[in-house]
Amino acid sequence: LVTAIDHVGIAVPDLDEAIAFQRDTFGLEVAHSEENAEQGVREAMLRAPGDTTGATQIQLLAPLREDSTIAKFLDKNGPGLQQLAYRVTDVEAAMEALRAKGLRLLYDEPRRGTADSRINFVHPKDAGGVLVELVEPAPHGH
Ligand code: V0V
Repeated sequence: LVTAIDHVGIAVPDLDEAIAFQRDTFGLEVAHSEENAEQGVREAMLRAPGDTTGATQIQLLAPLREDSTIAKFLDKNGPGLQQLAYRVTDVEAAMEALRAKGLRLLYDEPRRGTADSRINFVHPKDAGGVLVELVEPAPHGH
């Protein structure tokens, strides 16, 4: 079902501060960043310098609004690991396979994720307490 560990997401209160911390402490660089109004996030994808292998990235997620899922997460838990994202080739097929196993998907249809990927989430209560994202990358990458 899963072809790669796409990214691990960390909830942060301030995106620019978190980018600077990851850069100055661990030497990670920003591969991509954007605002996603539907998901209520400002986000950045980080990778090791010069990595072009498609290795697992770190996604920093900062809230755009007080009523966003990331704002709620930060209020409840503080900053920290928020999600684990699995890459799939066909998000609808993955959704169907997981629904058939009795897992709850958060959305009936895939929504738009980073860099025009198509995404959905498995409810954390059905995945060992981990918010699992399914990511089908955009066909030609970004
Ligand atoms: C909540 N819970 C979690 C969790 N969030 N457990 C593990 N990891 C998380 N991130 C637990 C929480 O401790 C509660 O357990 C229970 O689930 C209900 O939590 P809640 O605080 O009442 O929160 P809800 O139910 O209002 O919201 C939780 C869900 C929400 C997962 C439904 O966060 C959501 O819709 N997430 C998907 C969208 C998202 O995360 N977007 C931001 C990233 P107890 O206390 O009852 O035991 S956007 C993104 O990733 C993009 C754009 C991308 O990758 O491309």
